[in-house]
Amino acid sequence: MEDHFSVKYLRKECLPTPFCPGCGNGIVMNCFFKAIEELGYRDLRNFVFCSGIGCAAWIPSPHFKADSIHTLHGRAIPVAMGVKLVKPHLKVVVFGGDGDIAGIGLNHLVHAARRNLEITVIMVNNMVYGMTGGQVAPTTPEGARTTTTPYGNIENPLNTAELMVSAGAAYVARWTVCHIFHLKRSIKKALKKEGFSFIEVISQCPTSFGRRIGMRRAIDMIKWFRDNSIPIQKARTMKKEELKGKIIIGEFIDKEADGFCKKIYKLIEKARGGS
Ligand SMILES: Cc1ncc(C[n+]2csc(CCOP(=O)(O)OP(=O)(O)O)c2C)c(N)n1
Ligand code: SF4
Ligand SMILES: [Mg+2]
Repeated sequence: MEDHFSVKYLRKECLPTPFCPGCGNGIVMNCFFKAIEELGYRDLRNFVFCSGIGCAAWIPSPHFKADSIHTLHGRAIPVAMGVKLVKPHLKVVVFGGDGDIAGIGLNHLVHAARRNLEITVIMVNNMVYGMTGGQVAPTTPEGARTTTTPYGNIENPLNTAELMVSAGAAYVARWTVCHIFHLKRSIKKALKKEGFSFIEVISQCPTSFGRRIGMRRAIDMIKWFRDNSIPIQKARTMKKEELKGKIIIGEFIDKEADGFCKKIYKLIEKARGGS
């Protein structure tokens, strides 16, 4: 452990993490560290991490040896926006769960994408409210049993990645915890992107979800992700019915556009009488 590359980014006094054995959050954390190491960051002093409430929100805080803010449930993005506006030279990264980011905090996500705010949001989608015991979330697959849908979920799950594209995000990708190299590459791209970047990671919660859908072991859920993932290029050639129950993975958009902070600082210049 002492020699592991991630140690330099972690507060040893906060370890071990609170995650259950087999939880996907550790994989996401590790991919993030690998990405920043490959980008050449030897520490996290150029970063600020914001998170809300939920298991995924614990990924950065308090474990990362960095400035981090653990905010209210769903409110990490407005806090991140405040940080970015005041300190535009810092990299601001939000970690959160699907309930936090695409449920209670969805409005903030949409508006951050619409503004092309220069932050990165990493949403760990375990398809339920994991921390509180596995209640249905806006991302729960149709038909899935959860503690609050004992007869199966009757709602359509939200396609958050597609929503981000239509809202105006500069970079959007979705991977699962099986796709660690792709995920790492996307995190690197997202951190280098000028505008709003969003990465959705489909992840396992064996404790609050897996055991209710007959996948008690983390490995069963990981195999489910592996066997049902369809690259976006292939998905575009398939019929809607063929894609039912599948996980579309890949990069949904990668474009250049001026970010919100850049525009606002230009506006301030203009208002002060500059050109
Ligand atoms: C305002 C408010 N409402 C509800 C809660 C209870 N609560 C805590 S975590 C959570 C769900 C978290 O789910 P998700 O964001 O998907 O994270 P996960 O635990 O699955 O990683 C809820 C509803 C809360 N803390 N604050
Ligand atoms: S309850 Fe689920 S999401 Fe939360 S730490 Fe345990 S396995 Fe991970
Ligand atoms: Mg969740």
